[in-house]
Amino acid sequence: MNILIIGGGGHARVVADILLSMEDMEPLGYVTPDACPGTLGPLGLAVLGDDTCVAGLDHDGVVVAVGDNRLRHRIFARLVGAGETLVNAVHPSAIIARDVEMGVGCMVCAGAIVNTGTIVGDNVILNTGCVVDHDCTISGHAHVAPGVKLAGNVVVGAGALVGVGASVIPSVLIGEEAVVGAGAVVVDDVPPRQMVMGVPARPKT
Ligand code: JB3
Repeated sequence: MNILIIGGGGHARVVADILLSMEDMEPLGYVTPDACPGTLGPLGLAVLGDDTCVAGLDHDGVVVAVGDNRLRHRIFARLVGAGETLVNAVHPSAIIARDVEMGVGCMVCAGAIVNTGTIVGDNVILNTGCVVDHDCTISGHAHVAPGVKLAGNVVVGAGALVGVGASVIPSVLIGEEAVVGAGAVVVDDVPPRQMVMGVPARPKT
């Protein structure tokens, strides 16, 4: 499939590398307002132009390669509304149990492990080397950052961010758009839109 990468920053580069590693995906280039169309971007892929160029380009699907959850959600919704096909970018080194249910527009980076019974919503980032153990739910537009470890039955709410290297004990509920700081150890539920940090994780004051 010929795929447009929406975004042109660090995360887009990671997604470009994933797509180049997949047998059935052919990245066509970056859709970004930040670089000059017609030039070559990272990994030798073309800079195609801003979002207005999407409709005019011959392609089979798109992936929104933007790290910020709210922005990624907005762009995703717009592209779905425009009838675009959102594809999943899954690095070949990721290990995903056979019964995992995954939405569309997701990015599963190198070395991520997703265990049995887990449900992953749309437009989710499971970043490099994260572990999502059995029976977790990762709701739409959430981001599980590099090196995060989620034990069994953890729920990550829509648009939540679990920061780099955080660990979460079994059956914890992380609320919608909550933020877990880097390296935190989460032992209690996190309310929606709350930011928690530290070991054990506590609300940021
Ligand atoms: O921590 C890790 C491993 N990765 C981070 C990632 C998850 O999030 C990374 O370190 C960055 O902090 C962040 O990566 P991202 O989203 O690539 O951020 P940045 O390098 O700032 O690039 C943002 C990109 O979004 C830029 O290329 C913008 O052009 C693009 N962008 C913003 N709004 C947009 C729009 N692109 C399109 N096509 N349309 C928009 O509306």
